[in-house]
This record gives sequence, structure tokens and C-alpha cells, in this order.
Amino acid sequence: IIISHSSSDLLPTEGSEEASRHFLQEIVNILLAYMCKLFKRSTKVLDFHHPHQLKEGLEGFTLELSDQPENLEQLLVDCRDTLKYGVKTGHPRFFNQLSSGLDIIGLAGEWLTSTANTNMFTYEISPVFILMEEVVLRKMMDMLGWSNEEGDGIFCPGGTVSNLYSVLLARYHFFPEVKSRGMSAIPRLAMFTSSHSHYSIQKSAAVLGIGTENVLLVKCDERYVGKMIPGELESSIASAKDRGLYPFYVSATAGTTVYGAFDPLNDIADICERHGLWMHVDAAWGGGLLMSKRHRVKLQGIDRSSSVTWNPHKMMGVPLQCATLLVRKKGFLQECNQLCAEYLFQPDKHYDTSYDTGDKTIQCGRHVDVFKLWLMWKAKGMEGFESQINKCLENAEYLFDKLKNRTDFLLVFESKPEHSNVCFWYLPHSLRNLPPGCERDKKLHAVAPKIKAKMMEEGLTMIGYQPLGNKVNFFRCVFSNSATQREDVDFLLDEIVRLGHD
Ligand code: ABU
Repeated sequence: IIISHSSSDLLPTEGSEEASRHFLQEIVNILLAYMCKLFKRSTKVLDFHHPHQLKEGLEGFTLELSDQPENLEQLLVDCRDTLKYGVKTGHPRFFNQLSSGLDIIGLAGEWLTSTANTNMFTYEISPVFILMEEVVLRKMMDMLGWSNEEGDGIFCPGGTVSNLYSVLLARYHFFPEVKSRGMSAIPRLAMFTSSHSHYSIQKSAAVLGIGTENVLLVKCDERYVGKMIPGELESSIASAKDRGLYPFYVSATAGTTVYGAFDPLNDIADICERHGLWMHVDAAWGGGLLMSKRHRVKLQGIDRSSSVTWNPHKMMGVPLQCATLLVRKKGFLQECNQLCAEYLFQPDKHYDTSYDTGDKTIQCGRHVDVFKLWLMWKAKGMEGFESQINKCLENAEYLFDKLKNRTDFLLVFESKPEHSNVCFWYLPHSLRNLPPGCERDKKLHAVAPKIKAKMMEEGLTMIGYQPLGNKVNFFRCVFSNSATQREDVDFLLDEIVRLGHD
């Protein structure tokens, strides 16, 4: 079908149903073709171009905007090109990020959400989605082990914002006057989190005027995958008190970003109880393991937390974005954040206005993130999520076992990964006979970036790297895509060897 109309010939223009159907059908065809290719191993993960090349325009694809309207045919070409030059994060050989994969049901949910194009702030305009949010959040809170009498939550734009909420709530819990009087009315606060925690905890301190200097990074056990050492937390709290600071908040991590470590939640909860501190658990990455009977033991003690971050767009494979903040104290999100804007949250509406959840948040408009998760949960049940999560961890174990037996690779930590993160160095020939130490480290630091650059230029697979603490650049392989198989793990290692050969 040749579509030569312009966008003004589509709905809501009268008599344009057929043209609109044709246009959208063409879009669906483009997306379906993309998806079918995406899961084929012969397809590249990316077709890399430098920013200046994309800006200059490629094969007729231009980012520039014109004053004249383009016809629909051109828009279809633009859609195809946009996907062509993007990164196929759903490809079975994409190992670069914690969120990956492409779930067809989740995608359908996203399409429906965009079609509904509504806002989560009031029941008035989102009756179904608001009630769905309540159902899904309740289910997640049940999984944390919170009773029906406790618990509240909200979908947030990513784990960083969920973590920000947790600090905001904790501060309000101890100093409600801060809401009207500001930081000058309260003592100098101190927060605690592990040295392996996500940078969003420090960012929250910066945003909320607490100051990054007042986030005390607690030492981790480096020999055993980067877990917070409870004794170090205890002494850090004591020394902060000695220095006149007011400790109020601890963020434990369930699934650190790089190593995938789980902090000892029960030990940390004991300390928080002893010192009367708010205990947050950043389970953005690790929360999904609650779905697995085999792996949920790693989050033991999460029921004792005051708040939890859990991102279904990571381990549960829900399309981006889908992140939550769960709070133990009922009604507290509303109390902390409400400003009762009368143009939106009229108290004299004819329905139960406790379902106008918008004033619980620091945003005004809020995207509908719940529907795709609700639909996926319906489609898979808990069992479906469980088996997809177990499979990701089995892939990690498979990679770990392979690396253990290789002399050209070196594991960053020797113990079996707790999550689906596997961290390792590749040792090119020239480094294999060098003794461990500064000289080797200097050279090793350059290896992963060089391999990654070639990998992106060739586009057959993708994996991330980073330094951490005193460890020079190493690869981090993460599994969250249910399409990934063992053959893809084998391919990744072969590819690193091929690109890293010297
Ligand atoms: N906290 C965002 C996760 C980034 C990553 O994919 O490593």
C-alpha cells in the first residue's frame, strides 16, 4: 500500500479511518519486522555510528526538522531508520545493561497505555489504572512479607527517583517540620550506604540539600562479592554521632549494580532497630528474585525494611520504564508529599478521593507504568516470572563455570555469583605471563575499553565494563533477557577472544 497522505489526513479528520488504519498497519509491519530480526542471531546488535555521523545524516535519514509537513511515506521511512540506527537491547547477545529483552505482552501493554494516553494523578481520569496500581503494589508488598495493614507505594520514573523518595520520606519521618521550614530548621543529617551501592543514594543527598559529604560509605567485604560489613556500619554510625551528626537513614542494597551482591539485610535491620534508623532496601535489581523460590532467600530480612525500591523493568523483563517505591508506613507518602492543589484534587468530588493518588508524589503528571506489568503478570503468572528469572541466573552460573576453567580469563571474585552479574578480565597473550601487580594492572586497564570499542564497531554483541575501587577495568556480564541461551554465552567469550587477540 502506498501511503502518500499527510498527518492531517488521519484521525480525527472525518472519513480518515481507512487511511489511519493503513498507516498504523504499516507501522505495525515495520515493528514486527524489527522484532522478528531482533531475535535472530544472524542480526547485528547494533550498527554503530559516531554522534557527528548521525547528526550529519545517513543515507537520507536526517534528524533535522523542517517547516513544511513531511508525507506519511517519509514518516514510515524515518521510523524504519530510527530502529535501524538504534541498539537492539532485546537481542539475545545484548549483555550491556540490567534491563534488556523484549516481552511481547509487555509491549502490547505499552501500546495500550499510549493509546489511552492518560495521567495517573486522579481516579477521575484513570479509574482502571489507579485500581490496577493498587492491586499490583499490594501483590509486591505481600512478597516483601508486609501485612495487609501496612504498606503503600507508587510507580516512579526509575530506581533513582524511587531511592530519592526513600530519603525524602525518612527525613520527613524524623523531621516533619522540614517540609515547611527547610533544612536550616533541622540538625546536620547523616546517611549510610555501602561503597558498592548505586550512586543515586548520593545524588538524593545532593538533591535534598543533605549534601554528599554526609553520605557515609560503609566498607564492603571485598573477598566475598561486595556485601556491606555490618560491623563497619555500626562503627560508622557511632563515629557520625561523635562528630555531632544526626544519623537517620541506611540504604542496604539487594543486588548491587556491578557485582550483584546482596547486603546482609537481617544484620542491617538489627542495627537500624538498635539505633532507631530508617532502613531502606535498594532492590531495584535484586527485587525480582523474590519471584523465585530458589533465590528469594537472598533477600531475607527485607520484610523488616521501612521502604524498598524494586524495578520490574530490570530482572522481570517489563519494558522500560517500570519502577516502584514501596513504603511500609501506610498513608505516609501522602502525608509527606501532599500540597492539596485545589484545581486537581478537589476534596468535594463525588467519589472516594483517596484514589486520587497524585498528591502522594513529587511529580504532578505521571505516566501509566502499571498496565504492562499487570498484563505480563496475568500472562505469565508468578510461575512464568520465576522460570525466566531462574534461567537468567542459570546462564550466569554457566558463564561463571566456564570462566573458572579458563586461563585466558580471570574472575573478579572467586565465589559463585549471587545474582546474574559475572565480572571478569580478559588476559591477552601479552599479559598472561606478567605477575599480578601495578605493571600488569596498568596494561589490563586498557584491555576492556579497546575490546568494547571494536565490539561496538562490529556490532555482533555488547557487554559493559568499568573499574571498581582498586580494581582496574573489568567486564560485567549481566543476564536479564529470557531470550539468551548458552550458545550466546559461548559466542560472547569467543568474540572477546577474537577482538582481544594480540
Ligand atoms: N541503575 C541503572 C542500571 C544501569 C545498568 O544497566 O547498569
